[in-house]
Amino acid sequence: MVTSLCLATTGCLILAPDALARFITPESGGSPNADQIDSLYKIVLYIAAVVFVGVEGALVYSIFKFRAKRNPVAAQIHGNTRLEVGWTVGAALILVILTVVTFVKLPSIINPPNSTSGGSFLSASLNAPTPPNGKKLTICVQGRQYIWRYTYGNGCLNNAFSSKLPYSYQEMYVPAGTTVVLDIQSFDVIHSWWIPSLGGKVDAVPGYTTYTWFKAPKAGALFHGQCAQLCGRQHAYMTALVKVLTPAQYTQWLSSQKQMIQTANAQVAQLRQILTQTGNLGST
Ligand SMILES: [Cu+2]
Repeated sequence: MVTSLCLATTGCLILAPDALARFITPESGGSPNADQIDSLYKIVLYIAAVVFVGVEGALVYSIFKFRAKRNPVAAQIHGNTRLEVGWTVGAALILVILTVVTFVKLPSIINPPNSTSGGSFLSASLNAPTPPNGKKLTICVQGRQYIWRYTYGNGCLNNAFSSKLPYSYQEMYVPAGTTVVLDIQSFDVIHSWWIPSLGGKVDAVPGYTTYTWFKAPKAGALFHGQCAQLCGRQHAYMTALVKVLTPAQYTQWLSSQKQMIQTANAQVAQLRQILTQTGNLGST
């Protein structure tokens, strides 16, 4: 029963190449760094596959060719210099190729490119990743048990609540074609920011600020993620969504979000005043 279920699942995966590709390789298509991580992963995977097939093939061939039935007396072979030098040099060469390819690809994974459209956002930081022209959109990501909070714009770092910047929970809104740099912090325990299609996983560590970036090419896209560090009982519910808008839609969303927050704050202030006046709220 279990075997047939396994076979059926494997069969379905083989028949759906896209699902299989996603099953064994990283997600990509959402940001250049995610694409570079995916292509580097595939290069290593293909080289490993060739080595695997070669080694396993030689093993199966030898087991069959030199089986005990046909060769009752084992041949005593003491080394083969050419073969030994060959596989030592071959293995070293593979490692050198993997090292070179990794170091060639690394800058495009770490360093953010310039925005292609819309964004004229400028912010200065000594250690945050910055595109060559310095223009980026900064969003501060704060992890807390068990939700992500996003504060939009310069000055959000260490200042997310006092600077009256627009913010949102769980759903992040970003403009397409713009280099978005995330300043990541945590209020309580270690969380981990990870939207697989938008690049690598970055921990949110209390007392530290960590960084990552992405640049989503198309408006209308929606990317799903999940806190990738077991952070407590409700960890599984700590999901994240990134919605990509056109730069114009983004500006509009930002101002309407700002407006909504201001209105809600004014209402709360009014309510507090009424409750205090009627003696229903303590002076604390
Ligand atoms: Cu978490």
